[in-house]
Amino acid sequence: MYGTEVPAYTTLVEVSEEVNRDFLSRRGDDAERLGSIDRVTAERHGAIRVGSPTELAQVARVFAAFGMHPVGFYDLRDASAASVPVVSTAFRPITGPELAENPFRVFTSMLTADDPRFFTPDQQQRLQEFLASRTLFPDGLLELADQATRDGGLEDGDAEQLLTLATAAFELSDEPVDHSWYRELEAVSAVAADIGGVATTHINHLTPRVLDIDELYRRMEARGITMIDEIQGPPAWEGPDVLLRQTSFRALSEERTFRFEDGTIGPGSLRVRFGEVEQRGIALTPAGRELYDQMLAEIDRRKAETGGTRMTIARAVWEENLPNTEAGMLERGLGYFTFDLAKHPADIGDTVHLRDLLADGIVTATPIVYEDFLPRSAAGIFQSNLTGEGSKDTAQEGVDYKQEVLSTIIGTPIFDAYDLYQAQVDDSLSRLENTLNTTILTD
Ligand code: OOG
Ligand code: NI
Repeated sequence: MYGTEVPAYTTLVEVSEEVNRDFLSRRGDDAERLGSIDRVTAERHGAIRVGSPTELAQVARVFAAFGMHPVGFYDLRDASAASVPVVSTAFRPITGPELAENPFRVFTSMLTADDPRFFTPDQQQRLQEFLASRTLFPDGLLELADQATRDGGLEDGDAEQLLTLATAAFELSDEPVDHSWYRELEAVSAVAADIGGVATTHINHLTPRVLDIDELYRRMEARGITMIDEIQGPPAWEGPDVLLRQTSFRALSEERTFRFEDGTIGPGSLRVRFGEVEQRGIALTPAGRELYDQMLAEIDRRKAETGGTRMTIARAVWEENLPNTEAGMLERGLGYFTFDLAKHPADIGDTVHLRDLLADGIVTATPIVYEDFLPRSAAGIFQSNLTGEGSKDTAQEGVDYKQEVLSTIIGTPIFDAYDLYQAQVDDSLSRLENTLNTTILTD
C-alpha cells in the first residue's frame, strides 16, 4: 500500500537492498553481527500521528493485536527550535523471539491539542471539535483487534478481515482537505496541520534498515535524490555501531483535493510524507546512554567554538570517549549483550564470574540491537521536513505530559526500554546457569 502511495519509497527499499547485499559480500559473516540479512531486509519502522487521547488508546488496541506494545516516551515539544506539538511512544514487540519474527515498530505521536504554547483557546476548541467528530478506527476493526488480543489469534477469515481493516485505517484519504483550516494550523505547525487538518491518519514514512548508511546516502544522492544535510545520531567511525543513525529525503510535494474558501473543490499540494532510512547498532545501558548524551553536549560545545562540521567533530569526540571494540563496551558496562555457551567447561564450581567464562572462551557475548528511537534525531527528522518553523509562545506554561500520563491514556503501562533489554540479558544468563549448573556473578 505504501509503495503505491509513495513510489519514492520503493526506490529507497531497492537501494537499501542493494547496499545490504554489497555489504554482505564485502564483509562476509561479520556483516550479520547485528541481525541476520533476512531480518534486516524485512525490518521496518513506520510513523503515524494521531490527534487525541481517544485515538491513541484506539490505535494501541490495533497494535496490541499484532503483539506490538508501547515502549518509551518521547516529548518532542522541546526537542527542537521548530514547533512540533506532539508527544510520542513506539509500538513494538517486546521480547527477543517476538522481535525476530516481527521486526516492526511504529513511532506514534499524539497531538498536544491542549498545549497553550501552540494553540490559542479558540484554536484548541476548534481542534478538539474537529478531532472528536472523526473516526480513525471503525468499531469493527477495534472489536476484531480486541478479540485477537484476547484469544491470541484469529481464524483465517477474521485474520484477513483484521488486516484489511487495519491497512485501510492507515491509507491516505481522498476526502477534500479544508483549505483555510489546514493553512491556519500549518501556520502554527506543519505537524499540527498533518494531524488536525485532515480527516484520517496515514503512514507518514516507512523506514527500511541498512547495514551501511553512509553508502546508502551516497547512492541516493547519485540518483539525484537530495537527502537532508546530515546523518542524524552517531557519526561514522571505526568502532561498533551503537544506537541509531538515520537520514531522510525531504517530503515530496503531493497532489491532494482541497475545499477552498469560496466553496470550490479542486487540486492543491501538500508536503508531509518523506523517505527515511536507518542503521541500527548496539543498545546502550543507562551508563552508555549517559556517556552518549555527554558526547552530544561536547560535540555541540566544540561545534559552537570551532565551527567545524558536526560529523568531523563527532568522530573525534567518539574516538576519545567510546571504546572501539565490543569487548571494551561490555567491560565498561556501556552496551547490552546476551551470553551463550561456546564450549562446555571441564569443571566448574558453585559460583563463577562471567568475566572468567568470557576470558576462557566458554561463553560468548552477542550485542543486543537497539530497537527504539532517539528524541533528538526524531526532532531533527520532523524539523527537516517542516515547511516553516511554525509558531510557539514560550511565555505560556506547557501542559505536563509524561510517560505516566500517556500510560493512563493508553490504558496499559508503557514499557521502559532499559527493562526490556535487561530482561533479555538476564534470560540468557539464567539459561546459562541452568546449563552449567552454577551461579554466575556479573560484577
Ligand atoms: C515521526 C518522526 C520520528 C524517527 O525515526 O525518529 C521518527 C514522524 O515524523 O511522525 O520516525
Ligand atoms: Ni522515522
